Amino acid sequence: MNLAKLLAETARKHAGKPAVVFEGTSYTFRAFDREVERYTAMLHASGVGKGDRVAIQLPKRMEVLFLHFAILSVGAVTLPLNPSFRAEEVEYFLSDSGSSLFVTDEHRFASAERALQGLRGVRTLLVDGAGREGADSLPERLARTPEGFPRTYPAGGDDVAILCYTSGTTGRSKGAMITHRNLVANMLALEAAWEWTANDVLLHALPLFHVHGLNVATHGSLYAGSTLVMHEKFDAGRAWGALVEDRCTLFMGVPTMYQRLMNEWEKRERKPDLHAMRVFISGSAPLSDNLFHQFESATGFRILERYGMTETGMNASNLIDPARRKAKSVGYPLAGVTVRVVGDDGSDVPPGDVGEVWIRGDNVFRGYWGMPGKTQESFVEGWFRSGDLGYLDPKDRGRLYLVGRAKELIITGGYNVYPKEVENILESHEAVKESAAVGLPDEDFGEKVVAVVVLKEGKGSLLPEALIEHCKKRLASYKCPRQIAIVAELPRNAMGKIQKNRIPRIFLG
Ligand code: MLC
Repeated sequence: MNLAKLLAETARKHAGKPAVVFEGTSYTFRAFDREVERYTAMLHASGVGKGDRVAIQLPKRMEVLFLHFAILSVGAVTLPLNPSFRAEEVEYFLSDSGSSLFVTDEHRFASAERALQGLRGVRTLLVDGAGREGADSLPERLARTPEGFPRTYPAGGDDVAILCYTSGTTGRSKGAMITHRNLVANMLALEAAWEWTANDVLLHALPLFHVHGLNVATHGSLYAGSTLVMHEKFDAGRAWGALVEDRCTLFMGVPTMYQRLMNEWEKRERKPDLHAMRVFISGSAPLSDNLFHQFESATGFRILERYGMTETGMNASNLIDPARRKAKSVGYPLAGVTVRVVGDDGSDVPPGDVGEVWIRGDNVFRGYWGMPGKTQESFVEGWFRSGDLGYLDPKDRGRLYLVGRAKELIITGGYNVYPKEVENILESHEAVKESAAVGLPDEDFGEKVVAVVVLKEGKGSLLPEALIEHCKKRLASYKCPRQIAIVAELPRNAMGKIQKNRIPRIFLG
């Protein structure tokens, strides 16, 4: 069971059909598979083999896809990185994962070069331009690779395919080890649940470095033999245009995208003609009741919300029959996934009561890379503790509703941010004594990161803007506080514990 092998087989079935149309350039399944073969040969010739970690930090472009499937074909592990990660963040991911190869572009290499010099055993490949000191050129490597390489797929079901970092409560990101079995099981479950076929055309405007855009949308589409219409970046105006002109049948997005699509819809006098459309799917962050209803009354489409996470892929989904989709519910467990709702004592709560959602199935990851302690904490007798709070509605066949998180987590535009990571960076500033970051409601991003900061004595002249700049240099921008308030002390209870629930008031008045 190797994902890349499975996809190479489906590519043969649909050889002449467009697999991906990237910003207007079309690749048939045959052409796509040939590129994957060429990249596989190149990686093999470069000495990349089973179990090696290969980090990719690139904007959305075709090379990311060719590399990803080539990495899986040689039995290695893809480590996808957000292109907006800063040098310090990248250094952590490369060293924590022990990556042997880092694929990036000239621009990012230039900013991360110094951080990279401190890492031993990492080679760099640049997708653009010629090679230079400390980095080879990917196009040159490809040009030197002989054709006709036999792919052998040495990795099997229980081998790790993707190492996907998720932010951690302690501020240290954890690498979730996602196996070929996890990916294949999820892909098959989604194909069945969403009745995904070769007739579908999916508008893909998501990033490729996360479960949503890569594992769900890309793997699913290639496996079903459907066509991916890829946009490098999400833009609501262009998205409506493509949904109509490319006769798309599927769209997958985070709630921020749906909010922007809605705003754009309202601005237009002539509304988009969606007669080819089959289903709009939302995930990665909670979809509000309001948006669900607003979207339906405007477009006639009831958004299908589903529930997933990096560690488990997709867990639950509303049903393909629109009548069986409900606002604020994530639907029912997917085939092969079992969900329990558990109380503090570790036993199931009565149906309808809120507890922590526990998950089991072939979709559940193998553990956190190099963190056996964290892995052990996350599992109880084979059940993964999601950290999400929810309940099963006994009057609706156990339909799952999520109501919050057991641990603090900010979800902004579909990206997860644990406050600790932001606080660690704020507190690395020499003038900061302590800090607390929280999420505030935001119309566009759902939530936005804000922070309150206490300065050290004698540092009272520091402006919040300087602290925001300090964060921007060290953190991807979605993690940076949008607002910072300097306060005399953090709100605490009698025990001295910071009361984060009192922080929003500082900003909202
Ligand atoms: C961008 N910015 C964000 C942000 N995205 N800030 C907070 N939260 C975010 N999510 C910053 C930009 O860097 C910029 O900062 C400013 O906001 C304005 O940017 P923009 O151009 O308006 O934003 P845009 O680039 O259009 O991005 C919005 C978006 C993007 C919704 C398209 O956030 C996105 O692609 N989100 C999808 C995330 C995702 O795929 N999650 C899946 C995780 S997998 P500045 O400072 O430069 O002005 C998972 C499992 C599952 O969770 O179930 O799916």
